[in-house]
Amino acid sequence: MAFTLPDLPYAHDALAAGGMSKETLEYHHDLHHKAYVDNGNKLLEGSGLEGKSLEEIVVATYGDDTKAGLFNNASQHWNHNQFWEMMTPSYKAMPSELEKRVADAFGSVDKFKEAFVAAGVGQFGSGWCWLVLDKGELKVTKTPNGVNPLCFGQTALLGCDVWEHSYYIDFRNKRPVFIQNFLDKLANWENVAERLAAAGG
Ligand code: MN3
Repeated sequence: MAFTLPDLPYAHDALAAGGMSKETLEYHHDLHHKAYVDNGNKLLEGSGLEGKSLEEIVVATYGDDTKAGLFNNASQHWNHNQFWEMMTPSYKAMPSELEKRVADAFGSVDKFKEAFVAAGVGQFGSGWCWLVLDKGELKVTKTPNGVNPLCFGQTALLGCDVWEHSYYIDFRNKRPVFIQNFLDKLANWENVAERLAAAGG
């Protein structure tokens, strides 16, 4: 099954009030994400994995040096599919049940946010920082390049793209400010709660 670029779940200018500009989404979705889809499709051809789901392809190619290009593009396609859904133009505070769960796991919501920002800032070069469910436990993690929680059997609850293309137009070199803003103004906490519930967490 070929990869296809999904439409954004909101207009390109819908996140501008939350700090992510129309220009960023035009570059990030229409060009960067599209390139992962197009390159992934070229590499999928003849790989023997054509009939597999995107998730199966990511897991099957992780750590396989002979399929590194397919892994990079397929995993980045999956990551961006999640990332668009993990943001919302109508930001709301965490649902109370999720808030309690996060506070139980990290000490407080602020401590969780500190750990999430630190993970993203501590990812040297390109990559992602995540809130994951790992064997029933909430954890903050970071991954390089296109690597994602699927590779470790974890459920991605929230992920922030810390590649420079994700923030340079709006925040220039200020990655910590971008990630804090993502948590405070863009994160779709209802989506996080849905993911947690769907994972039985
Ligand atoms: Mn990106």
